[in-house]
Amino acid sequence: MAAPPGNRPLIMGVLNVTPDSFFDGGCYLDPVEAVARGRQMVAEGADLVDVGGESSRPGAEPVDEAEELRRVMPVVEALAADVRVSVDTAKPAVAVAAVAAGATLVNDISGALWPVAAEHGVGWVAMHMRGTPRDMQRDPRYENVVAEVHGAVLAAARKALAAGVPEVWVDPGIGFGKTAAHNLVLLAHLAELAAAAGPVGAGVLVGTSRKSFLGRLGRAGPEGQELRPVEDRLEESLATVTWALTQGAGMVRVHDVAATVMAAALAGRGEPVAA
Ligand code: HH2
Repeated sequence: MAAPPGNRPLIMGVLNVTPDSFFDGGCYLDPVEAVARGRQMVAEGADLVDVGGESSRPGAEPVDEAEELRRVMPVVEALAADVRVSVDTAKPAVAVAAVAAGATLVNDISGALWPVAAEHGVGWVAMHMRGTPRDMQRDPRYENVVAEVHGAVLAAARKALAAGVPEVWVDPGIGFGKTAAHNLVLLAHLAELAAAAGPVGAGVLVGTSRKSFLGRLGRAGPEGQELRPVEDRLEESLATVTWALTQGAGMVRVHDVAATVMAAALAGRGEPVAA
């Protein structure tokens, strides 16, 4: 697995080239602006940039393959020349095209694209999702969410590694078919996932950044609303990312790279802070 100096965890910067992603949707429709944002995240300390052309927020409508390729390819091609790029897709053809253009990690919310990663010799993320983005938040239920999610992603990782995938990350899929309580219990048990993933040969990736369960924690929203807006979830994002880093996550997926770099450093899990 590619490791930065000192073996600190990796920071994956989120770059959505979609009109409808829940935080940065519509901000990077122009490939020139998207590439500039990708380079900016790397300058801020991101180790890789995760380019996505289809929103997976709850209720999102699927995007067809041609449109997803149109959105992501110019950005992957330009960034991959000098930055590590992952492609956030559930479509085999998009993954193959992005890898041909230089992406070296397939970040696959569907859990099905490990054969693509094996064939092309690139990394793969085994993320847990219950259902599809369109229906995943309709009353998700588990007997034992920790055992079921850990069991599923570890089994997927073993399968991918046995097929020759050179780099595998397991991800509990925070917010993907989970209530706020499910997300919190999965975060509470992250160290167990890290302890189990190590011997399998996989790292742990966690993505909590600005997700809606964070808008229900702690503080009330404006005018007493139950859910605080996405712009108002930075502190909770940093708290959960810092927690994940101290519990053994080897990579965190974030929108706020500069703030995360600082939080990681202060938690002793990043580059040292200058005195
Ligand atoms: N979360 C999102 C998308 N991709 N990939 C992994 N491995 N883990 C995650 O937690 C994860 C992910 C959702 O966030 P975002 O990309 O910001 O939003 P949208 O799906 O609306 O584009």
